[in-house]
Amino acid sequence: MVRAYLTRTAAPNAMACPYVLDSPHGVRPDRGMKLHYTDGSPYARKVRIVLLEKGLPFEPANRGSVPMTAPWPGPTRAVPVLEDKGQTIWESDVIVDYILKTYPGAPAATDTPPLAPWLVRPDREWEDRTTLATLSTCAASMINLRFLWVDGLTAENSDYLTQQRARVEQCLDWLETRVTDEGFAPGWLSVMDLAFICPMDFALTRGVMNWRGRKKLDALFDRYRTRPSLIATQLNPSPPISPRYELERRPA
Ligand SMILES: N[C@@H](CCC(=O)N[C@@H](CS)C(=O)NCC(=O)O)C(=O)O
Repeated sequence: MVRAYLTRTAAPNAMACPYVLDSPHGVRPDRGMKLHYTDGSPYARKVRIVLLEKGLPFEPANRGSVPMTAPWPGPTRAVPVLEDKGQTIWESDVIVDYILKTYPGAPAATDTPPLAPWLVRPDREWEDRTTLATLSTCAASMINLRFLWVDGLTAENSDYLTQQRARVEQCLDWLETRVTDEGFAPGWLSVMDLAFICPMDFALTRGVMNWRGRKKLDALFDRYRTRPSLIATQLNPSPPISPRYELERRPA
């Protein structure tokens, strides 16, 4: 067993992720729907892509960076959070489900394949919900790797993060068996496709891990590189991380 000791060394890194919400789809701030997000959040990006694809106007409430100091719009202290019609909704998949059910009109985007009109395929509900849940768990572990890196913890010096990285790899191996040559739901750009692309793009752009090397997942990732809604929400690489703590690993 190994114990880790942390010594705080420097001021917090701002994890700012600059990105402008105005898009080629003509989405403009509106008093109706309001979305709390950060530029870098892959969960929020999934929601932003759905809103862009649907052509739904919204007021952007960009929280700038993580950690965030302004009061939180929800108890989970996380983005995205959507305010609409007097309701406040959090958790990206719940938000997307809400959007698709509340605004069932055809997508404004004319790209092919079209955005799927459902969160999960009605005839494959439990299969797709399991895929979505696996994508969410995979993304959470990858995000842990990124956020704790800022504190000086990595898979190389933390047993817990070694497990987190192993979980990401194992989820990706399983997803490779589940995905088809046309994504997770052939004929559609599905929320499952977005729940894979957004965090995995974050992992590459922010230097968390190089997950590439699985044929079908690689193809899915590459297929949507030129999709306008993805280009409009593209991530910027963040400045190099200078960890806030020095970590000394001691044998038990
Ligand atoms: N399961 C949540 C995850 C949301 C989440 O973890 N968001 C991150 C940004 S990527 C966040 O707001 N983190 C704030 C913090 O950790 O302080 C969802 O799908 O919306």
